[in-house]
Amino acid sequence: MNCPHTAAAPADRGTGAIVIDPMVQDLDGETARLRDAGVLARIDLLGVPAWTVTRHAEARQLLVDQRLVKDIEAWEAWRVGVVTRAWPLIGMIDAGRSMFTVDGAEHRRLRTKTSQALTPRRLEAIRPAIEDFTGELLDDLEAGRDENGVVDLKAVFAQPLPMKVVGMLMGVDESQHAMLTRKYKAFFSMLTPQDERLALLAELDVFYTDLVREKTARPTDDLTSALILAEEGGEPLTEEEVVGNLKAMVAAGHETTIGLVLNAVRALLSHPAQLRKVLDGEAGWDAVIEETLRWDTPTTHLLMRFATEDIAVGDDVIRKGEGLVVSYRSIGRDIQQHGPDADAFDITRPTRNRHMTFGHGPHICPGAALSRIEAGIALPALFGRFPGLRLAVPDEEITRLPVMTQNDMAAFPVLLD
Ligand code: STR
Repeated sequence: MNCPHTAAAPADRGTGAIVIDPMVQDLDGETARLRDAGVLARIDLLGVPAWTVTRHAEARQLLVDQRLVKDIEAWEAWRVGVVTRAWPLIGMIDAGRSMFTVDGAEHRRLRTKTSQALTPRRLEAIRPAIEDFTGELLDDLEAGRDENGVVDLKAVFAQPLPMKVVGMLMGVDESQHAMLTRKYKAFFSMLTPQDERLALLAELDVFYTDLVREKTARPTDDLTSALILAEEGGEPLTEEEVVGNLKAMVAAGHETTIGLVLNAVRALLSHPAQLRKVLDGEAGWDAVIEETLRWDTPTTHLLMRFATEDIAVGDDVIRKGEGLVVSYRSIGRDIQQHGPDADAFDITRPTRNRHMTFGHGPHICPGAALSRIEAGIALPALFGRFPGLRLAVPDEEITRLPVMTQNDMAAFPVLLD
């Protein structure tokens, strides 16, 4: 298989497909190229062809289209062995049986308890704990400054907060958080050799399976235990299904919220007039959060759905057996949806709440309310404690990690005064 990790620059390899750059050297350029390529674009993911949908309206339709499924067995390239476990992105798709990989009635069975546990009302109960975590991490920021007063907002604040929250929710002990953070960082990075990625996924499976067995023996007050216990008169989830859901919750809960918090801070620091508005109470933090979700989506591309029949979209046809990616970053910049200034960050934009960053349809992000609560606590607390917060390096020097699907910064060095 052709996996050109070393390609210096993304280029059309003669297939007409837009090559998604594993090194993420020009994310804004790539986002615009995809959006401007049409409703659907052909892309190349490390040598594997797929379609992507890059427009809001059509994505909204496709996300409720039952002819598209998540089951990897519906992917022709997988069935014939063109795509194997040697492909670096396989872990984004072949992630075990869970609410992330199953559709229809079975999907509802797998998902219901999780989505019920994550309603805004139920989540109010953990707000005080999130506030406490935030306070502790703000202390860590102050204590973590080097001799020049610089501290990495990612490593010390934005990364540990969502891990603490999802860890508490799922019953994962604090002593394991650093291990999980390290493994997910390696999982998402395209610099990690594939044999290492497969090994760490296997280690994570062992870890989560052990955790589920322990919770089966001694259930506690967490969502993992709740997932194990059968509904009154209902079918319990299998161990594999509980493990799958737990994996999905920890991976999604921690990785995406890091992006939301950091991207919001970055957007505000590079748009000081808008930051002023928020600090003066002329605009709300909810506006910052929604506009950040639209403008700088934590998830760049969501892999993948497969066509069980030919599906016509505009002038193109997704053939039976082909794969479809949803390119949320381009969708957030859709001019039809958000106007000709879609590339501008503007917290007063009338359409800021009309983004689709959490998806749409049956698989819509079950953690959306949780991430909004986390960011809604973290951002005002951060700027409240450190109103003079600023970047310690020019914005152009903030580099992205080589992660193809997530919008992931390497570090975010700040000064607190
Ligand atoms: C990572 C690996 C794993 O063990 C389980 C999952 C399932 C959920 C996935 C997660 C993955 C990767 C990041 C995803 C998340 C759901 C939401 C999150 C795709 C494949 C997003 O980025 C939106």
